[in-house]
Amino acid sequence: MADLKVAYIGLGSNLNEPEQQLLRAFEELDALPETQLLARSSLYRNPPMGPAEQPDYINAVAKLETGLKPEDLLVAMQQIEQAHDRRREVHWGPRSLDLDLLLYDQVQINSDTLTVPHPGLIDRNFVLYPLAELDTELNIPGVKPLAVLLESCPAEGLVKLEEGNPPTDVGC
Ligand code: A4P
Ligand code: MG
Repeated sequence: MADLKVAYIGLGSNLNEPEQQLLRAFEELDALPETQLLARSSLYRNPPMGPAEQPDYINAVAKLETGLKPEDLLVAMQQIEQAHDRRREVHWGPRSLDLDLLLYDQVQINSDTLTVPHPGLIDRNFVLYPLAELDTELNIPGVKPLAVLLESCPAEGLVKLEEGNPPTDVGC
């Protein structure tokens, strides 16, 4: 049986109907081989980080259970980005879909192609608040517990648009 790990993916879009881009991407992540979407956060609208002359972003986080290794998961994520007509033109510029591998189990990776935990997550409210919606107890390996990071990260500018799915992996 495949060795299944829990991974968290950050989703962002500010072009071509961003909310639809994210809702489709949740389904596409769930359809990856050896992979199941366990839960997803709400969608959040927030102002752009980086060049200001671009539309607001919609951001969210997906929680996956996957048998894919981190590098294979990254390749699969990039294929999904391509299918959403992702173009790489301006650094931190507008994008139809950006998928970042935030966390993979409690593993730390520093290779040419992959840094996990994703280095941006520590002070981005559009990542930390959706993550906390899914798992308040989460530890960010090599960094700090999520709850500690949230204490110094104001939610300013984040607008929750709609409710995510309740996690399917906790009894309630
Ligand atoms: N890469 C290394 N580690 C990872 C990882 N953990 N997950 C490499 C994903 N990719 C990783 O990514 C460049 C390379 O990073 C990949 O080839 C992969 O091997 P990219 O998606 O082509 O480039 P990018 O996303 O434009 O650059 P970067 O620096 O990753 O930007 P971020 O951090 O993704 O930020 N404002 C708001 N409000 N919301 C946003 O979501 N996003 C960005 C982009 C800017 N402003 C934003 C938002
Ligand atoms: Mg990225």
